[in-house]
Amino acid sequence: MNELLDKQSPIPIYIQIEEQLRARISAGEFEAGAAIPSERELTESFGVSRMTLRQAVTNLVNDGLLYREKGRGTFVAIPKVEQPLTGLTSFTEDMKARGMTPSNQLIEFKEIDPEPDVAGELGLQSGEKVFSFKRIRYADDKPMAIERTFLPVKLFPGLTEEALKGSLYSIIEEQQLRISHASQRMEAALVKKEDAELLKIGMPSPVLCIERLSYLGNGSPFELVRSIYRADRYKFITDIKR
Ligand code: 16G
Repeated sequence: MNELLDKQSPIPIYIQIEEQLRARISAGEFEAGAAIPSERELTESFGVSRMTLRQAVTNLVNDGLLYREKGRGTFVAIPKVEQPLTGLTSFTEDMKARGMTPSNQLIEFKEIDPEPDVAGELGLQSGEKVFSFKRIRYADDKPMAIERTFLPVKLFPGLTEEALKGSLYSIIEEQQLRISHASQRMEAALVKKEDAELLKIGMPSPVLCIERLSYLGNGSPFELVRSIYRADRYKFITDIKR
């Protein structure tokens, strides 16, 4: 057993390991985003069983200091993105403002008759179609969120898959439309299996679900977006007044 672990102590060994790893992380021995040594290396260096080591690592994952990526290993958590809830900004703008490089993966794009709830939110008459598309949003090549977007076809008749490789809000503003305001609802949930795979997070992981209904300057709703954000990468912040 590693010389820093004390078998006689009333503190369980896995907690002692947890404390040692915590100290090594805060001392910068493992960099943010970098993998910690493999389970085999750690069990050998601590001289403990896999089960004891896993308990320590799981506590650090639950505390948000480490995160696991399926099939890749365990990494030191990167500080969460602090996203203000006050401005109506796009994902692309938000990531660029933080010096990160945004990118998208469009995994679905179709023109459909909307479900009644979607048509209702977007104020569409029967027979009016929507573009429905799903994008995985990345910052510095790491998945951050999944967005399912509904746009009335009548507002964006020429929209193509190609255009959605970039920023949707830029496309809209290039059409001389003014994005004005939005209403948002947010709730916590546990990630679904297919989304966990896209976001490269384990099961069960918490996520933040946001629904945004956004309006143009003339008062018409132009997008309904249902997003799933990684709770380990996002912190939503807001200033409040009394
Ligand atoms: C944000 C918005 C989303 C909008 C997207 C446009 C939330 C919850 N969602 O992700 O509604 O469609 O930005 O981003 O904030 P883009 O211009 O980079 O495509």
